[in-house]
Amino acid sequence: TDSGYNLWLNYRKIENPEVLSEYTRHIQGIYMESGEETLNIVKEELTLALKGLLGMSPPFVPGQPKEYSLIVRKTENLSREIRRKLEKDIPAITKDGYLIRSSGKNIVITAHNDIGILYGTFHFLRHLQQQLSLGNIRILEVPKTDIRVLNHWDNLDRTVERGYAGASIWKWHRLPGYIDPRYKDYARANASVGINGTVLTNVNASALVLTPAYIEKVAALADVFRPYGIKVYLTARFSAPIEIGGLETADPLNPEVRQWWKEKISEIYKEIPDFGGFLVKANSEGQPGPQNYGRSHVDGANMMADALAPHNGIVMWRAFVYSEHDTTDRAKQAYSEFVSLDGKFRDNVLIQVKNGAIDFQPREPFHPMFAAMPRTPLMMEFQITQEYLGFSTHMVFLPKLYEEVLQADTYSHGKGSYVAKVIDGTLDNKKISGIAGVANIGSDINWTGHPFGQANWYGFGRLAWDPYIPAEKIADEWLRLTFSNDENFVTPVKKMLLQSHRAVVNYMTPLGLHHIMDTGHHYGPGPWVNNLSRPEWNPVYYHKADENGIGFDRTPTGSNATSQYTKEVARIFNDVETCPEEFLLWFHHLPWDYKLHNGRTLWDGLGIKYQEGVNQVRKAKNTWKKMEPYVNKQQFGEISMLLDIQLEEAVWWRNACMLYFQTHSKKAFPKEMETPS
Ligand code: GCW
Repeated sequence: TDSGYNLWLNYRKIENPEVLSEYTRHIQGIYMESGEETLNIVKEELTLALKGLLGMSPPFVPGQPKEYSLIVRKTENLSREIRRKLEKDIPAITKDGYLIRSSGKNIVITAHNDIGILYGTFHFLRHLQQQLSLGNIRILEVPKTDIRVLNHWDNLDRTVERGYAGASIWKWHRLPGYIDPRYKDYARANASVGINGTVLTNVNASALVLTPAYIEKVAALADVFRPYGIKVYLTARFSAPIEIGGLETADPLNPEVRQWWKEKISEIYKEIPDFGGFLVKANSEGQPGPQNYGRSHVDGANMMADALAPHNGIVMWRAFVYSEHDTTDRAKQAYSEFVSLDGKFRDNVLIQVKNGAIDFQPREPFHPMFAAMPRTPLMMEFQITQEYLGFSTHMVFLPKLYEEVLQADTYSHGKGSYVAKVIDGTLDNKKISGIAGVANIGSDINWTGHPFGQANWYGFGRLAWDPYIPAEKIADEWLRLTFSNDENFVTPVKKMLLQSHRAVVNYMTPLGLHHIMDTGHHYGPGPWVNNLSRPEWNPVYYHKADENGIGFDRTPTGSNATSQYTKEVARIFNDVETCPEEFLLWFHHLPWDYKLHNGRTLWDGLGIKYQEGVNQVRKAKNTWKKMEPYVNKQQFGEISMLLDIQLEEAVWWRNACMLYFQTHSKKAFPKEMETPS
């Protein structure tokens, strides 16, 4: 049985005889250019996949066959005749893009470079796994963003901050001598969806990783990843010059400090010539940063950028900052600190912004910074690991959340100024673009703990490559690749996945509630918590429930956080009539008997939403019950058990929150809601 280790690359045998015969007819020969590393990997992957899918040893041939063959070659190595036939498409293959196209009776996979060939091959295999037709195929793909990275919050002792799938897959103590085979499979999986970078270490960083012993280990990993087109990045602890450099300060304007970083960075590049650069969390949640020395984010980021620039390295500087000093509304701080710095960062600095202004909540309105820094490349930071979303126990298909954010309209250049256009850099003509996902990967056999967590890794990669792919398509692809092409499986399970995000929002934080999880671990409800030293850590700070009502007023009568959005967006959020109901209590404090659009009171509406969440999980359980014939025993059992827990905990969430809020509202539960027992 498949334990899930092989992810969406499990290359199950195609059983459908018609599809099988179409494919074997088309692939009678493979004319592939030879090369090193990356092209060997292409060959390896084709061999593995065609053996699995078609049960054949791939017929590699030494010369160009006349027909019914696969031609896998760089554009410069195609025959003149084929080049002429593809003449219109070839110039459109830019960056690491590729073309898969029928040419006469052959199919050509081509690109300008080896990585493009690898990406094209993975796409072609995905096509076969979905049993799509090979007749007159024409697929032209170019990545829409430049930097497509996973952020591992992995510590050097192999614990993973907010990791729920086992220990870190980086076995630091055995590196560089021991290369775990898993490193290669990790790289394959990432390359198969176009991820081209990985930040190995936690943003709450240890300076140790910048010492020679660790640089050597990092170099060994970089060697494994390189042929897959994956660059390695590290987190840089701002105070490293003190901790490992023996200096007395880490002031970014101090010449000795600047020199220290310059030398450190050269040292890294000596070992890793294609090192990607740094990801930095500074002056946030107690991490050191330039503000410790009265300097700004610009001073800090540019210092590192200057040292990295000669090596073509970049700095990803995080905007996730909030402090105990301004506690009226934590949501406002990043914007207040960063927006005035627009245009002052070096060209190789990207500011990495979480999707929302608080912190990876089940649902958040998009971050207002996305509309406010036209002269600075802004990277999206999504969280793939489910810190506030039921860890690796609850099923939540996150591409739905990502899609909602990417498709949100910032109005920065009028209607249609989608967040996706900020992220891919097209809106303001950014020179560099990127998207990051906080990984959900660990050393569990199936990588992600929850078998469906794999869909979130997969989906993140697909959206990083192309932020416009509909979540529905991602769900469809992933299910077919991972489990089955049977419509009796794909249709209902896809529906289940696509509603899973709405379900979790309903049973955790409906109508715009947020940050009411229990303290520290963020698992399970804790809306009553009110005893933490910093006010903005307490759930009561966010829901502000009392006998009169509930919600956080962020309009001009309250914190006025809405003023950080463009006028058009602020107008929508400010007006309780036009504010989307899913963000109602995010932006408004309303009386318990406030009338919702459906005519019900806010109190009743809240209870109905919590109940709806529970019902949706129940429905998911029923759907899954019928899926036994389509997946293996182990997968069926695992997911059944997890859904049982999820249902129990959805009920827990509903009961805990509604019973607590009832101590304020003093109202009876709506009749639609099951009474907590
Ligand atoms: O969501 C919060 C987490 C912290 C995390 C921080 C961040 C890495 O609770 O664990 O620290 O965000 O994003 O920096």
